[in-house]
Amino acid sequence: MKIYFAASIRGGRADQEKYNQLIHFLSSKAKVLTEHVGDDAIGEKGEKDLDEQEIHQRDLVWLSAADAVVAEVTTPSLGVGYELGIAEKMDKPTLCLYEDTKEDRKLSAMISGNPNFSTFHYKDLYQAKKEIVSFLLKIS
Ligand code: 6K6
Repeated sequence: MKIYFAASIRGGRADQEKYNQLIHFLSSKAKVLTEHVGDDAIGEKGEKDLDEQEIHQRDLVWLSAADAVVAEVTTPSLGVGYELGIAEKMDKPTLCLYEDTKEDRKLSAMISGNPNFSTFHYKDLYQAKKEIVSFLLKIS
């Protein structure tokens, strides 16, 4: 199974280590097409070896090839929102993971109110990983 993992890059990299851990966990269960999203070498500027058009083109090819999408949506990101909209149009099973520990933040209703996405609020990585296992079981 191929998974497109989406998470903030230019929206902010404060949760990069968490992305890394989720990608590592997902990789033990499926092929993650977008492992670079967790890379600590990618800052808010993004990758340096591809230009912006190449990144956009490549990511859409991967999104199209994916069997499912897992998105970490706690840090708001235009790119992730864009990818989720396309994933919906492509009928990709989609899990949105939102960390519910910061009271000053609220998830966009365009994600939490979308019946085509499974949205899961988690308090720690253990809960997020458990939900990933349920999601993968449900779609396999
Ligand atoms: C281009 C040139 C310099 O930096 C860049 C941007 N680099 C990116 N590299 C890889 N994936 C990207 C890049 N920018 C956005 N994405 C995709 O959008 C990823 O798949 C993420 O899920 C999402 C992040 O969007 P932003 O808006 O937070 O950057």
